[in-house]
Amino acid sequence: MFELPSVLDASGLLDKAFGRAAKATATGPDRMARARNLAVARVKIAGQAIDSTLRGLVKGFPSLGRLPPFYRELVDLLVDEDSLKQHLGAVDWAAQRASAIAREYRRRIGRADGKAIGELRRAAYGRLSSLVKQVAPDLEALKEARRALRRLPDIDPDVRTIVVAGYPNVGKSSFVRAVSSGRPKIAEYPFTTQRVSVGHFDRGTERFQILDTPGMLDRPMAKRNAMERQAISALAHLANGVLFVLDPTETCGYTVEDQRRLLEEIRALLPKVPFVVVANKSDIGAASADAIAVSALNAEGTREAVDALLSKLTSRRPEGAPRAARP
Ligand SMILES: Nc1nc2c(ncn2[C@@H]2O[C@H](COP(=O)(O)OP(=O)(O)OP(=O)(O)O)[C@@H](O)[C@H]2O)c(=O)[nH]1
Ligand SMILES: [Mg+2]
Repeated sequence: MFELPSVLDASGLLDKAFGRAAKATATGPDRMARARNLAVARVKIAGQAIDSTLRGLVKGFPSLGRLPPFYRELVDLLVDEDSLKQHLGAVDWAAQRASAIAREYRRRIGRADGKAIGELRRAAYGRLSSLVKQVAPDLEALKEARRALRRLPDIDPDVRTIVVAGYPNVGKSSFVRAVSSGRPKIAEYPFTTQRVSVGHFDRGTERFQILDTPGMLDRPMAKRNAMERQAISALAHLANGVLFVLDPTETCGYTVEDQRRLLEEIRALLPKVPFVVVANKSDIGAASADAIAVSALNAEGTREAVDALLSKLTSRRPEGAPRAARP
């Protein structure tokens, strides 16, 4: 979703900087001058490579404060913004230090003779190395943040959106696969889905988004983990309609009673949003009252369930929802 700069680790960055520096060439009237100019060129190139790489990294990180509300919440759940700022600050500082160190040693080498030239060049490399190693943990953290940000789903706020929700292991991801282009992972254990993902499908000329969400348990909001809160956040910010998946067979490992309590909680949370409840795994189990029997596994009844929900959708976007700008 974002264009994010790739993040080198400390040793990768040093390899790049010193590798470039090693290709430097120099001219001069005599051997001493050539050696001096070469050492100056190497230090300059190494310093510049470190400076520009680190600066590019800081510039390339998106400003999280400008994201639309849904993304802001998701980012809050995925990365700690305060520490991200600190890491970016540390890297920015290191970029400036690299230039300052290179400047200082170029000046000193310019006045040096004989053995001192090589010694100063090595000393400059040593200072640059320890500078970069000093921010190694910051680079590591930025790498991690980048990984998290890249996994954000690419959601178009102008396209009507169905959010698929329910207990873990009930077949939400299987449902999304059955009815859309989405290809979330399916497995026979709970908590397979760990982040919101998006699929698309068409009806006539209109395109719709369908979001797969991590499973939620029926428990107080304060006890919910970051994974469950992603699901709540998607529901609260993006749902034009909710497709709630029940598993009346209880092969998911949870009782229908618990699942229905979650359903009622989410209904109460979104009083104006239309719901359709499906009773999944109809190929192996009993039906459930007020729910459309489907088998996500065999794609039986799934299209009809989606159409039932679409027929309840009215406005193009949830009432009062802001027109979010795409990040
Ligand atoms: N028999 C049968 N099994 C199904 C059906 N739908 C899903 N399953 C199985 O149920 C298990 C869970 O399916 P998922 O689609 O991963 O369930 P989920 O709700 O996305 O699970 P989490 O991501 O962990 O919350 C898998 O073993 C699926 O093969 C169905 O209609 N019939
Ligand atoms: Mg899933």
